[in-house]
Amino acid sequence: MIEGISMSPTTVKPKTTTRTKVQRPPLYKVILLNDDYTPREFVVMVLKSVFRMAEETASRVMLTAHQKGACVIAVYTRDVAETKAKEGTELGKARGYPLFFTTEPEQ
Ligand code: TYC
Repeated sequence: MIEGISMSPTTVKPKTTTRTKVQRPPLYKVILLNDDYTPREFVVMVLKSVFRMAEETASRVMLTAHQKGACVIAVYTRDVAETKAKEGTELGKARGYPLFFTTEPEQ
């Protein structure tokens, strides 16, 4: 408050709105690829543990990849997408399966 000037309770402050544009990070899709060797139950287990899917969702996603060759699982920021794709692929590799998750930018 400036000395000597007292604000009356009715003083109205002009409304000024400053809009800051929020820059959203680009999103990346994680894609599950089908193969002929990884057991279905193993794919479901990986989808549940790495991608936090419920049993039914994981089974449906696994079946879609099995029938169509690939299935988009989820979208994340680049770092998260790449980390999860790597985790899923590594889990398969550790068991000798060719299970593969890849990422690609959305749009
Ligand atoms: N095609 C595999 C089988 O018949 C199962 C499978 C499904 C593997 C989806 C990978 O992304 C996949 N055992």
